[in-house]
Amino acid sequence: ATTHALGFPRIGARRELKRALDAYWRGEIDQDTLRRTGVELRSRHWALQAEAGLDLVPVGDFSYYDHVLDTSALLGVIPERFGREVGEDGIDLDRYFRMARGRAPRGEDVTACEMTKWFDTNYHYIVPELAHDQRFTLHARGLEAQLDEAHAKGLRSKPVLIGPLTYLWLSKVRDEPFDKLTLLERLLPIYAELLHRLAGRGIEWVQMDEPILVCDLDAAWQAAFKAAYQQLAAQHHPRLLLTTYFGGLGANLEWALQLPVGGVHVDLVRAPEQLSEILPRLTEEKVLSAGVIDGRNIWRTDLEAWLEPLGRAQEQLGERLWLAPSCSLLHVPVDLAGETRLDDELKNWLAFGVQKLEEVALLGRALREGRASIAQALEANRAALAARRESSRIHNAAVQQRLRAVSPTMSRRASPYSQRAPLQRARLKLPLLPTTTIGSFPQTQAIRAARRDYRAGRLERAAYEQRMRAEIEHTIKTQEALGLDMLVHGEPERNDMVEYFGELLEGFASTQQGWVQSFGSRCVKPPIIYGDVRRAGPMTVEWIRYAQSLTERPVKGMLTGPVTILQWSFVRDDQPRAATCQQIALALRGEVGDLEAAGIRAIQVDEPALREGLPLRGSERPAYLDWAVRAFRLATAGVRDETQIHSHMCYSEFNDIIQAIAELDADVITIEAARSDMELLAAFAEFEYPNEIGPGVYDIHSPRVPSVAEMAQQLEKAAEVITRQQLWANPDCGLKTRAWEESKPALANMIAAAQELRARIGG
Ligand code: THG
Ligand code: ZN
Repeated sequence: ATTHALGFPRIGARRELKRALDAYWRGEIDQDTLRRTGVELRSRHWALQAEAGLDLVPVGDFSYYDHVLDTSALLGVIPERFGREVGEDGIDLDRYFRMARGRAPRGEDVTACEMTKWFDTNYHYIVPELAHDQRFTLHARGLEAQLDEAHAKGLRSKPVLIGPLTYLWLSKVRDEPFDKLTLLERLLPIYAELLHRLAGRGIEWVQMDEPILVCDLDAAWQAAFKAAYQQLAAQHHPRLLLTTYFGGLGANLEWALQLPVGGVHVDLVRAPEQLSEILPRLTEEKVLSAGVIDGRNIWRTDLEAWLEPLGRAQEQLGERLWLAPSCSLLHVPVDLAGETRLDDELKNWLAFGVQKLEEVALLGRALREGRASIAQALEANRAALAARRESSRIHNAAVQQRLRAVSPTMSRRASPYSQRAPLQRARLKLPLLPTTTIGSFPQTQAIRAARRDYRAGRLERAAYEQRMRAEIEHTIKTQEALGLDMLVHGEPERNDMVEYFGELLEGFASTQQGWVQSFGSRCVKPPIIYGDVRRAGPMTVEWIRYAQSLTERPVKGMLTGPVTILQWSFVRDDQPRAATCQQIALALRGEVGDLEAAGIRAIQVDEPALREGLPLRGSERPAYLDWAVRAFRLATAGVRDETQIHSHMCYSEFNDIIQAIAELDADVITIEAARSDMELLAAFAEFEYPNEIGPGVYDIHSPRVPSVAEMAQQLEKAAEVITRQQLWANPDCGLKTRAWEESKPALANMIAAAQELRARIGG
């Protein structure tokens, strides 16, 4: 069997690319130095794949920022505000970075392109902008230079492209709405030209990523697929590996297998049933690339379990069976070898990027030379899996017992919102249009240094806690001076909102170097949920209690919700996600109860990842929303009527899940709306959303300080569509990435805007 990977993480085992990018953007290194880092990382990652014994290496999976943005550069899709001219070589790096970030070391600042989530992952891509009269031009020098690099190393290269249909699907249209598919006839000649050039270089295979084949496609998209691939097939060029991942082909399977391509790659981890559906339908000329190693999670693969089905496939397909991870390894950390503090037992259950390459190679060898050829590795694999299954660390009887005791009433507040609201109003004594913030305040260098020193043992616990208390006191005093109505403690003690809880909850493990790219140079370190989840003790209560002790005004307790903790962690694969989510919810319910008992009058449980967890297929969405909503409610519904539950959401479109948002039954929800110019609120208005809403009145992602008039206007717009009793005033997300110098004037203006509007509509 031919073995290959669809893509490898580009950030580097030590985040070398992140460091180089940040240094370049700060003006500390020049472009040549940045490019040398790129060359070095590509070379190292190809070497890892070749040394593991894989037959083909992907070329074009590397990116300085994002592979969708690279595709836009390749196809000449550059919005006019970034300059019209595009030379033979394509756009230079500074223009490329300006599209992604709005700024670059050279050139003027511009409005950056939008960024959104890549399918159901936590990776964000730069959204291509298409005009109705869009022209496409080929700029393949960058890709060709990388092919030269691989060629010089004697590697068999497999260029990786985002296919034309998926590219259009991921794009947004500019100005007037129009049917994106009308652009296909202009786009296809560019792909054909590129394939022709690749053929000229002796390329045998091109990986054509069309992951939208695992989504629901209507008749127009299906027809477009058929026409497009017919047209591409009419010419002589490299064979195309039509590549799908993140799910099964489902209803698209029958016709997708008929497309005139050289082969298909399917995700057999998310949709194993595809193997037996495909085998009888695969025509003689096609290869099947079986994605059998999980590219979305970090568990060791059960190699033994794959040998039988793959053996059967090989009997039928012979050399036409290929092996690969299910998707690009972009979504897992680079190398388990970087983890020196994980205990050996747990470590033995895991496989990161490098280990997954080895797993692919092992299966390939077993198919070629028989299972005896990997007998030792198989034995080690079997032992590791058995140890994991039987480990006492996974199962916790107390958790299981508590789960059995969960009843439906636990997911319901005692009274409906209409009865809770007056009780809360009486207790909280808030004005009309209350002002608040989302939770985090600027994470200064000093705060980060204190956390780092404490972790490294350079700062005593007592001294660290003293530092954090001082920070909280400063934050509370600042909010009082500004005149905010509902305060927060500012979260100085937290790194990432999920990592923080992962470090405190039982059943979770943390890594040292397990970084995964989120966007650009930004990475996250998802915790690993390996066992039953239990709260060992209060996680946030002391900090919040201290903050509340400093002021008469209500301070919000601040927690990350069960769905978001689940979504932004690597999860167990030995029980359904819903079950793990429910365990997290139960643990959080305990924390919510402790906060309430400590006298905290409002508790915010953030769910920014609720939308991102939505299955790609419409048919699977109701079940997901059902358990996700129930988990949130299980975490929050145990409080008394007069305790106000808040939630916060960002990073997504909410229109299609508004029903579920309402079912969360949070008393107040704050949402990102500033960038969409309150458009979002229309959906809430139309739906007649019953509870309170704080539509973000300014965009915290920009350093700009909006004026009083601007924010008053935003609030006024909001007040047109929702009742004034429902309306809160707040920024659209946490202030962690901003500086105090920007945050203070912005909040002062926001409060002034709320006062102005109160005076106007209050009577
Ligand atoms: N936490 C997690 N996932 C997320 C977000 C988050 N996914 C969506 C969204 N927010 C992504 N946004 C970010 C924003 C900032 C950073 C990462 C993702 C970030 N990361 C630091 C970096 O790469 O420099 C990590 C620094 C550190 O923790 O030491 O700034 O908020 N889980
Ligand atoms: Zn947010």
